[in-house]
Amino acid sequence: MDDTQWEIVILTGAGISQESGLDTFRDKGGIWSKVNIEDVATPNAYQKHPKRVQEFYNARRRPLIEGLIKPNAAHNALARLEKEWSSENRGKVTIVTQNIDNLHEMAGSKNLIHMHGEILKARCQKCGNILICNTDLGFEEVCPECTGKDVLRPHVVWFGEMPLEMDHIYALLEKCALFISIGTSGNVYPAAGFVQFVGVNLNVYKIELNLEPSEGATLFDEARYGAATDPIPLFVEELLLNGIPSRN
Ligand code: BJW
Repeated sequence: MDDTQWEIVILTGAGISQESGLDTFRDKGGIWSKVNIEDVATPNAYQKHPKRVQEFYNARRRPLIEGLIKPNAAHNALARLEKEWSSENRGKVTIVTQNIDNLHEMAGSKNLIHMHGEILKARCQKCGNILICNTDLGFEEVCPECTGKDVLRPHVVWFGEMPLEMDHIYALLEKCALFISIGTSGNVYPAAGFVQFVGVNLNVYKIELNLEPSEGATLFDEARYGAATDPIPLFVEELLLNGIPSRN
């Protein structure tokens, strides 16, 4: 990166996909108000009740496979930002998403890290092979790599498991000039700690775009509140026009 390039890291959470029709986790009526985390989102849950866990993810995978869920104006605006920022040679835009849906890629985002995995993939517990999964996952499937049976689990990160690509993410956070946090409540670590991590560098501008103040709201330089399809396209427009805001 030379002095004229400015890297942007965007952290997204469930809030960005809410207007596409996907439930968030901790809002009223959200996923964790309907099922217990301990029953579906821990390695222990999968060990004890594999069928229940597979069914929880099968039910969330189906609407994506059936094409019922589409990216919204917020996903589209971020894809536009990545494209235009790099074509104008201003630097690189990377989205680090906690979401396991595929809406960022459907919108056209290319530099994308799924730190909590992808629901449209399965992972072999025996050999680590990761494969596309666009059907219900049960216990009959065989891993095409190691031919193991009963070994395919959803490629998602449960509580107590290490999120994916953490070294890559921290390397990006270390050199970014702008950190944008979108649609996340700031309850789940390590993602919730990213704003503090980038804040060590006093030149990084940190903005939160969310429906309401997150747990870490006071750590940002600026916050704009509203449903994602409102402030995000507007902020992208401003960014492309005026560049990254200064902290001074
Ligand atoms: C809108 C909107 C609109 C609404 N527009 N905005 C103490 C005890 C035990 C563990 C820990 C502990 N302290 C820390 C931990 C670690 C733990 C953790 O953070 N626990 C906390 C709960 C305390 N973290 C982990 O375990 C992580 N792993 C880890 O730390 O590994 C370290 C390790 C070290 C050594 C060995 C091994 C490991 C893993 C976390 C995995 C999280 N997994 C889930 C499920 C993934 C699969 C799935 O989807 O089912 O990820 S949980 C769930 O929460 C999901 C999400 O990605 C994640 C974050 O949720 P998000 O996106 O913030 O959603 P919400 O609902 O919380 O917020 C939505 C926001 O949007 C709200 O603010 C709304 O206002 C807003 N909104 N509509 C804009 N239209």
